[in-house]
Amino acid sequence: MTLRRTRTIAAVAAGALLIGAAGSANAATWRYAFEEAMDEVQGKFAQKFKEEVEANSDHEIQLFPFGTLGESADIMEQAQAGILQFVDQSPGFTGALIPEAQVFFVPYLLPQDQGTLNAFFRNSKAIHEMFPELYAEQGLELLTMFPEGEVCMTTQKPVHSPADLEDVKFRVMTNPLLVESYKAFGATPTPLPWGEVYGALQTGIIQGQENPGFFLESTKMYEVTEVVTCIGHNNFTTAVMANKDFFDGLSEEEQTMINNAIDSAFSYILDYQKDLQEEALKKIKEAKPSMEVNILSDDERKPFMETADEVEAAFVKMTGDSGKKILDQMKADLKAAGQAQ
Ligand code: 6CS
Repeated sequence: MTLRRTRTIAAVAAGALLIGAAGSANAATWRYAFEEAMDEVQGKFAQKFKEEVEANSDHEIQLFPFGTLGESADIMEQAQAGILQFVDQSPGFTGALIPEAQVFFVPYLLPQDQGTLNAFFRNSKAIHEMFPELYAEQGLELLTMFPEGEVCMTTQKPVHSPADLEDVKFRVMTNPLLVESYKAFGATPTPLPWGEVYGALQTGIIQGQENPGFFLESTKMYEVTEVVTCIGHNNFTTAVMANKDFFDGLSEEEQTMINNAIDSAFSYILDYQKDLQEEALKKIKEAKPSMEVNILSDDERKPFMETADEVEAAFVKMTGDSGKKILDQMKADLKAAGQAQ
């Protein structure tokens, strides 16, 4: 081999190395924490997001399921501080930071019909145009909100009316409106972080809690309670955010890549949940045949439904004009979603 040819090969190799180095210098590892296990709904969403980001960029997503970095409030703090680039936190916890997010706890506001619900989350102006501004004030880029299934109660004794919740210490997520809502339902609401719920039920500190079907099953709530009661009062909502400084610092192409990954994960997670609630309730009965599962009739639901106005008024009192605007927009969005069915 001539000296000239050797030099040419060396130059090409160095160039290739440089290109490679430039590529890997841009590649980053982004951290994403969520409030559930890898195989629960938030984990499935996060895995799909990771898959999309990694297929369409040089970046890597490192996933942190519940418990690896603390409670929901901890991962939110870490995301605001920029230690995490992405976080999934449900309005049930964000209500303390962004009071308007508590709108998701006005009972019977969200519909039970899956098609209407999905259309609402896909197209809602409140979610896509109004909430992002409120999250931005807290240093967060709101990327999406999605439903996780109908919320049902688990208790020690059957619940057929608000009177059955009297003297029941009932765990709720840590937001004041949920406290108002369970007070109106007749219970004694007890806000607790998720990590304390199983133990508190086991030791009798609380006698009830609420969650969507898949979560009641996967977290084995049936081991420490005796009855599941569904009254159709709510669907669990969650939200995925990025640290705003991090997101604003990305190129337009990268922001688009992230938004596309979120869109894919959003469609995937709605589809994933098609029969999830029904299957979960079935699995609970299989795991513990003595577990009573009661889907309350329209008549039985009535007194629970009658609390909606009172809780809505409490929401408006807590959040003023800003909350009222969100609530009105949500109602308009829900109407539009229903009409589109
Ligand atoms: O009840 C809770 O606190 C939890 N529930 C669900 C469905 N997801 C995460 C949250 O921490």
